[in-house]
Amino acid sequence: MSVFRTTIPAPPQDEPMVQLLAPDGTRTPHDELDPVLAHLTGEDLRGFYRDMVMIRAADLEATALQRQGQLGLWASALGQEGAQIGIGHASRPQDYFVPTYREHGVAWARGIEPMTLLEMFRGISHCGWDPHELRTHPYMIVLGAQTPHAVGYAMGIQRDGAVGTGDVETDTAVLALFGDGTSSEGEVSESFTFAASFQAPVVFYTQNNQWAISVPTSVQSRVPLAQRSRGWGIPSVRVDGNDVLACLAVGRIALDAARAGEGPRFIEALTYRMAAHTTSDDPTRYRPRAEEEEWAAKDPIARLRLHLAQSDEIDEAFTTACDEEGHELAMRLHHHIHAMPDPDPRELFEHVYAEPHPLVAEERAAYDDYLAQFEDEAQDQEGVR
Ligand SMILES: Cc1ncc(C[n+]2csc(CCOP(=O)(O)OP(=O)(O)O)c2C)c(N)n1
Ligand SMILES: [Mg+2]
Repeated sequence: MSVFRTTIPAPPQDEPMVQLLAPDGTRTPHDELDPVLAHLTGEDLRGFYRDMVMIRAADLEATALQRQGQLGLWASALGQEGAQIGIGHASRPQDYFVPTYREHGVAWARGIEPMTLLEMFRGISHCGWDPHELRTHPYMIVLGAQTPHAVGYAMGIQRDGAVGTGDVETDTAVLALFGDGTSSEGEVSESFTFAASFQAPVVFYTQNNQWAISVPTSVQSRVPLAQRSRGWGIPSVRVDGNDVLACLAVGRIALDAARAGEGPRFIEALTYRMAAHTTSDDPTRYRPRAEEEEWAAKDPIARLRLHLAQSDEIDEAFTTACDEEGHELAMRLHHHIHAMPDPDPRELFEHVYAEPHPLVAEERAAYDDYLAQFEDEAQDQEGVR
């Protein structure tokens, strides 16, 4: 045997996955997780189902609106509803969430209106909600930039004494969200270091949706992502990200531990990005159709529907009512966005810095000249007529 060792004796990809709901809706009992979910009522479960249906309806409508030229871009969360609604409901109101750009289900669970997200992707707002009030940071597109923010915030909470006091109203945890590809960013490793060294009250939550645009997760890591943080001494788990109940349960355990002052946790939620990376992407160029079909059979919404139907918690009238409500939401989004004026492209230069900046002023002037060309062209065309 070589003197060289890894901390992981098991071969790569050999990491157990916590699952409570099988794709056919069967519920597996679990000694540690069942007590965490024992208080859930049928109404709670129906609420999770409705949440997922609503957010999928909004997501599909947003993609259509982008195709109609109404949004600049849309990053679909199709297929990730279970991972997002599960972790969203695992939190307490005072917890602080630090998202990426694909957290529409998380946003929904935190009380952010889908309309607000669409307005942001239309380019008329930078955020649109009050991060302090809704305890949810603005979306972040710069990969990994949000994880040091989350850890810094968690260390601040620690210094404010809002950790480990036993007060359920004030003890607070931070949730740092990032994707599988983002796990390769240096900021994530640095965040693990600080979180572990200071035992910060932060939970790292990766939705491993298998792809970072066209790069598969297997290229990002030689070991299952869940094993990554263990080298830092951060306890971690791989959970079925298409199982809303398992995500909720492990999320609760992790956030409770962080709030109690037991330090950071890391959750890898194994899921699948069912749509393109964004509306600018064409996944048929790089991923096999068979893989998409395999994951369609593990759909988080269908899974919960099957489970609730098996336990007589829902009937067709309920699922139809949810579908209709989703359709009404989509129509509201459609009409609202279509009725909006176009954003002024010059606003791009607002809010870059709090105070005037010579480089921004120079770039704004150059852009003004660029836009002026089109005004001249429009006048020329007027003249020809
Ligand atoms: C620092 C940085 N590098 C590159 C990009 C371009 N980019 C945007 S999304 C993306 C892939 C991210 O994949 P992952 O972390 O798995 O998240 P997912 O999009 O799958 O949710 C890349 C490379 C960026 N936004 N920021
Ligand atoms: Mg990804």
